[in-house]
Amino acid sequence: MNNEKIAKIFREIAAFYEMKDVPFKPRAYERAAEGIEELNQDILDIYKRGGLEELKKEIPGAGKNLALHLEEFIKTGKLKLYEKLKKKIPVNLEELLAIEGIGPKTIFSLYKKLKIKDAKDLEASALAGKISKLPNFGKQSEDKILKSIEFSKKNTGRFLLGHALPIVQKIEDRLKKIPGVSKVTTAGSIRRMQETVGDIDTLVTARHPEKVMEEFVAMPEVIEVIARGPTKTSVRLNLGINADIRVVASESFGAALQYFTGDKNHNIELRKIAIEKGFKLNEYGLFSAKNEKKLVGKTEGEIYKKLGMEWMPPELRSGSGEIEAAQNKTLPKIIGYKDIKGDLHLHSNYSDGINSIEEIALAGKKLGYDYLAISDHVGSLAIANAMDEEKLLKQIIEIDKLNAELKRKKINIKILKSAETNIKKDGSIDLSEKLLSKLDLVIASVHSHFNLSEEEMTERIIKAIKNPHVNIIGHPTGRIIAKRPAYKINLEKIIKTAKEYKVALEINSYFTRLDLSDTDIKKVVELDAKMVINTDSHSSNQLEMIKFGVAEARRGWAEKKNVLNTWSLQKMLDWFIRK
Ligand code: DGT
Ligand code: CA
Ligand code: CA
Ligand code: ZN
Repeated sequence: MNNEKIAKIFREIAAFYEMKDVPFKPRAYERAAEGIEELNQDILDIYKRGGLEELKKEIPGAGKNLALHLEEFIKTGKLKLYEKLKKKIPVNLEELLAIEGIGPKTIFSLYKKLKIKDAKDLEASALAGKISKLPNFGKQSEDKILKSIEFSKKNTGRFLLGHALPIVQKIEDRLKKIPGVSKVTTAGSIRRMQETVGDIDTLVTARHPEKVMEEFVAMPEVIEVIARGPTKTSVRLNLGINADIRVVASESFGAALQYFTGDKNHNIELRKIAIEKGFKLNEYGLFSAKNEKKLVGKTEGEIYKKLGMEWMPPELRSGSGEIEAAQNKTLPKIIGYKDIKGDLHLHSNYSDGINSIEEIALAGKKLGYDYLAISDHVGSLAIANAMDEEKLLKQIIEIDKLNAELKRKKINIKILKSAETNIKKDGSIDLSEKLLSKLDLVIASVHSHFNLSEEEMTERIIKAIKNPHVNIIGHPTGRIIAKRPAYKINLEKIIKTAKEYKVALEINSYFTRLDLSDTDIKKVVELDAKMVINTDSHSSNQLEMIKFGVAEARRGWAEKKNVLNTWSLQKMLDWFIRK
């Protein structure tokens, strides 16, 4: 795919310009990169269809200049501008930018002063104490850099679900087209919709296994065949992730699916129960221990039933109480992927989003939503192109107009007026009372000062919860998966206060965040407080990321009663009213 490569180049150009404080350009290249990443067609195809004009039309945020870049890249496979910038500052941006707390400016000054080019150089310099001796750095920054490197090391080798899922979909679609193939399911951590996944484990039933193996190793993404057998093959994909495929017999498909879905803890517990009951359980079926006779194996349902429990959704299978609940018939009725009635955290082109409010509303309508909320950044957050109060007022007027227009056209979706405000260091909200009271819903998020003590951070968020205008705490723990740990907070205290003050905690579905996490969600459910599942989309294509948030909620045992935006608009708004 050309798109990924050019998007990466654009992001690096943005970083190079940021190093030199060039105005506007960094944001323009970032925007174009985002636009390209979200296309569901190759830029080459767009170009072939209609040249420069078509590129400008299809890629949000791409003007003439950027379209010319794309043309050059399509024709030559390179970009002169990028080569030039890279020659001047030859640093491994991809590697260095992946380290939390390291931005283009820092990279530039570390390169100038210490000739640091990549993560290895950075670690070596930090360990040798060279960074703390630089002006503007100090011991504290040096320690922070080492901590970030340590954190990102621990997470290597795993992939974000959001990066793996599109390729899984592609593989499954291809396999389904092979004559003689009937069932195709990817098991393992992907079926359990875990935040990060180690590899792809796909199971199929097929009349001609050799044919499946042939097509599997011939996929364009395959860069290495690790092992190839008649019914099991492992390959390495260009993304860096491994994919295994197994052809299994139709009469043991359920057993294989159960076994390879895991997780390991769940399987171990299940196998123990099987043994206690005089059975033997493996990937071929459930057998009598006495005479080895096969009892069941065609579906997962029969296996769980024979073992004396209800079938349970894969997201619950983690060996943390689900088996006992399935035995006692007390499994939660977890929220479903189609239960969300509206997305409440969306950025439009009023702040750092790509699409107009109308475009977002229509995308929401397509997903079957009854309502959604536009919540652009406001206040002091300069980096996210935050709106000032005047602009927010303009947006409010536009939303009123749009709602009237949608009604006239009989398009049934209601746009709520919202904003994502910042919780300042002292817990106050950086938007005036006047404007706060004009909004239907107010999100408050921490976007700065992540390093407070647990007590200070907890008090800060609690103060925001107690602000009578605040309805939702956005991405409550601040973590970025594999990049930035959650800030220190007393989550239990925050959940209890949120419940008391009628504030909902967000499950942010953006696949790099998933914040709250599954274990946090479980705590909210136990304490019977409320949540909302939002995407924090910056373009209308991203609305579909809601599935990651719903998956996290399912993994956290959340039911519809716990998640306000599975309710009707009126019921949800009524809940927020404080007595
Ligand atoms: P991953 O790939 O690290 O994200 O996690 P999984 O859960 O996909 O693990 P993977 O790919 O190593 O194995 C797939 C499934 O196979 C796993 O969820 C459960 C099953 N499995 C693997 N090893 C064992 C084992 O030693 N004992 C049992 N009972 N099951 C296993
Ligand atoms: Ca796996
Ligand atoms: Ca595997
Ligand atoms: Zn935010």
